Amino acid sequence: MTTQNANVSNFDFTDLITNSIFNSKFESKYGAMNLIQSDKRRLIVGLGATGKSCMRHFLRLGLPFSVLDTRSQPPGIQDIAREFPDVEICLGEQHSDLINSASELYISPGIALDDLIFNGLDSDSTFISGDIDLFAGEVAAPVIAISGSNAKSTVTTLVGEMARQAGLNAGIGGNLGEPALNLLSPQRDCYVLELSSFQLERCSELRPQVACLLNISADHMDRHHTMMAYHQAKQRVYRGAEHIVFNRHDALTKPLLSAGVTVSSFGLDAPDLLQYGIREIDGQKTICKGFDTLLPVSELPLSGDHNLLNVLAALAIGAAADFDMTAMLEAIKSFKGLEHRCELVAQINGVTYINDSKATNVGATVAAIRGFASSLKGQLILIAGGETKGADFSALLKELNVVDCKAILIGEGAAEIRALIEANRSVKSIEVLQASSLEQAVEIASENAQPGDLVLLSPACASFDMFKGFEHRGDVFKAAVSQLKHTSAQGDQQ
Ligand code: UMA
Ligand code: ADP
Repeated sequence: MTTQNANVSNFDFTDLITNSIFNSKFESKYGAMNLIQSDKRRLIVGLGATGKSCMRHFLRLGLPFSVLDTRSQPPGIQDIAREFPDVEICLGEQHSDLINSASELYISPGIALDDLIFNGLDSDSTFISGDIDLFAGEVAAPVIAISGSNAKSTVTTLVGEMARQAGLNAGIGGNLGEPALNLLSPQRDCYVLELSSFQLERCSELRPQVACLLNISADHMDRHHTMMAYHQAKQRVYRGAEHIVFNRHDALTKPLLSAGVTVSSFGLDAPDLLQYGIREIDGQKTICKGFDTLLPVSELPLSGDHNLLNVLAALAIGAAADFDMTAMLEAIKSFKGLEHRCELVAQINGVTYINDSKATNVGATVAAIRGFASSLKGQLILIAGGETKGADFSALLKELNVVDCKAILIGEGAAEIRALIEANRSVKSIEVLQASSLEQAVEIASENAQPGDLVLLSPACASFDMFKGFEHRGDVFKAAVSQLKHTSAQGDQQ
């Protein structure tokens, strides 16, 4: 056990309350209002971005709390101890007494609710929650809540752009990066939050103005264990919503309960009244609301059917929040997408290189392949692999059987994916190559590519076996492609 804290080790909550609430520093800063709350024993679990946002929140409200992180040296611990000198911080895994004596646990999303540290917890007498409930308890302006297995960041960012274009002061964040509690401000007109299944499973009710589930495919099975548990966690985004937006092509996004709630949908087919979709008008694919024509698809800077769906989702969400339509269409016309999501990196000798490092699950890679399949002139060279998170790769194998492709596999999951593809050779033979690094995978791809081919990094796996995160993986890919470009330019000069 490591117990590092700003000032006390091996304490109990009585000590904490005595040490913090009643010490003169706290009294002068937060006043006597804390006394009515002093019977609550609040424990924040996790010292990441979420844990810190909860700490600042409780300090703002003048409420006593303590903090536990299971790691003996969480990143930035010295800075945290400096920022929160009066707060008890416990580190390490041996703190069951602390957990069991808490009356309220605020658990960070990175910690599973069935983590061994919670063994022995009496869940009937302990209130288990997270930062999103705390946010819900304070927020005054309307909230737009966006979840799904894939495209959350893209759609959240686009809806945020729409709000800004409409002149609204929007707080944009959540799983996207900035913790929800850090966004709270009386000046806000609205909030646009990306919510993960980890955040939702410990959130009682956010009561958003608009809630949307973009799509559901298996992800984080190492955490949720069953598809049913994952689906149920995702559906919690709809709890208490005034308006629900769902994906007509994905039955799992349909609200399980929707009595008394306004519901609208998006999809790539022709929309009914109040729905968003695509109609063929004068030979042009056109974005429509019911029979109202909104924008020719040719005016979108983003390519691929998956991105078209994302734009339709954002429009349906923005309309449900009553955003100005002209402002929304302006935002769509200037939205070029996010880095590491189907990002065009280069065209070298007629070969296109795309960085889709953010595709950390099978559903994302399948969507990316489908998105590019219709415009593919040559072969697809897919670079995939990494940490598999216990995923089922059958949907990816099915997709690889539809397009003309080669696969170059990297990382921890390479052998498993290779074995699966090879076991499927009876359906179609796919050339499978293996690389020991991403740089080598790019080299192999370029040696094998012909003009018209597409080299797509879309790993279907998490990156942590080889990289610091998906951004790092995408940056390594882009650097390797840039090296190819450099070598190719030098070759041309000679
Ligand atoms: N950890 C411990 N012990 C602890 C606490 C944390 O080992 O006591 C580990 C976790 O296992 C994890 C890491 O520390 O590996 C960070 O966990 P955290 O809960 O402290 O994470 P935060 O820094 O608070 O970041 C979280 C989200 N991270 C996760 O859900 C893992 C961030 O999403 C989010 O941006 C941030 O809150 C603000 O809301 C990241 C993410 O990867 C981008 N999300 C997953 C995804 O998108 O697939 C869900
Ligand atoms: P998230 O925040 O949910 O991870 P992102 O917007 O970061 O979503 O996109 C992640 C990946 O999802 C992209 O790299 C792309 O491969 C895939 N993707 C994009 N749009 C869709 C969609 N409509 N359906 C399924 N997958 C998609």
